[in-house]
Amino acid sequence: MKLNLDQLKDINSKSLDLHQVELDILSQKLDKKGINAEDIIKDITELQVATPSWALGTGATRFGRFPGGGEPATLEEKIGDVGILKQLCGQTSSISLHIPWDVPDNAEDVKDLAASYGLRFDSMNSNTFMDDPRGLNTPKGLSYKYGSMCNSEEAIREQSIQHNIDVIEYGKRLGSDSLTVWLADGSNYPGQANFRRQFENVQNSLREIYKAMPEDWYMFTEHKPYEPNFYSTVNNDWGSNLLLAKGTGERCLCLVDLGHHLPNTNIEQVVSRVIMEKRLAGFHFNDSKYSDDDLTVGSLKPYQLFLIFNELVEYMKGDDKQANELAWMIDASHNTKDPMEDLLQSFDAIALAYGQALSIPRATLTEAQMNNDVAGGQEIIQDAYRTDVRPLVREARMRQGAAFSPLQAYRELGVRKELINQRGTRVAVTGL
Ligand SMILES: [Mn+2]
Repeated sequence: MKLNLDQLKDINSKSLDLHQVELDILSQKLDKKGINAEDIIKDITELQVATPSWALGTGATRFGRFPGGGEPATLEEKIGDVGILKQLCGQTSSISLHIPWDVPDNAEDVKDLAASYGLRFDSMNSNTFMDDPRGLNTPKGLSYKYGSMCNSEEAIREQSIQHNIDVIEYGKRLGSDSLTVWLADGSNYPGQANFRRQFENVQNSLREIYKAMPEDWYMFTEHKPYEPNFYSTVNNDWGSNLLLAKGTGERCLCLVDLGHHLPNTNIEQVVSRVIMEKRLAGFHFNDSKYSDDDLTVGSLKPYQLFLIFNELVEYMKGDDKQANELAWMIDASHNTKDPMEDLLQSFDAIALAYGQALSIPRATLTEAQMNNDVAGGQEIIQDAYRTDVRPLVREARMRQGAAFSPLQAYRELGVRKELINQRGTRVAVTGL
């Protein structure tokens, strides 16, 4: 399904008068701080965030799943949904696949279909945290029940390496250039496993996978302190993640998922440290109240999101660059919302936090810090956070032919209704 661009323009036109007034006032305000609104609009346009294939369907908790209608059942339909999101918000131009669910039957056809929507393939995600019933991630038929790369059995470690190499092969055919490895490995009880042995097994396995990657590919590893293992995880925090990355190779980088931290962790400081070591892969955006809740980006802690972007903007506008482009992705799960609506809200929150961080006068902030002006530094940061940059985000979208208000347009155009007409109310979405 592709949206009718004339209809989208019609919907936008209703909001234009007031928008222009708001944009002019904001531009003048920013100008007084020495910030050019045009530069921010350009930067917002260029920030493209990948959509993961698993976020297009209703998510679940262990207490059940309540699917809505018209959800994508095939890889082709998932690509179509990302195409719609791109038309509505202009902020996503790639899809991240998760094997075993998104194995392409014919990679060339799938690539062509994605290109017809202006999409490419982002990082490929492997899965060794469960046994696929079809055996698609267990080429030797062995179980990951007691871990994958950390496993005490060599054959299981070899199997998990082989699965990751298979995922790289799918990715090569689709034009991807990175592999994301998230490990569930760890232990549930003291005495179950040896911390050091598990870590060394994972390290050695990652080195084997790294050797199989093309030379222009990157490997991303993602830490998580708990779940599904609750006593220990092998890659439990950013320090362990950095050790693994450094022990694996130059093109192994650390991914930060906003839900993968212990309560009250200063995530923006973690970001700063990883950047300092030139190992930041990018982000998995979501939000949380308690743990890995995978809620809509910016729905609970928008200030934290802004502070993270403050660190990122400092890096992106600085001259001490890493070799890689940062990889941005939403990694959320929608249990009670229409997944497409949730994603549109998430893209919006990311653009707003980025726009606010871009409106910080950096030289003035540095001056306050150098002079130990504590209250002054806080004022500068909070003034930017309290600046309503929505006119800039809307302008960035409309210049790309996208919607003034993506969520409102999605509803007015009756997108979900049309998808239900096409796909039915009962569809089996695949993926995690
Ligand atoms: Mn993640």
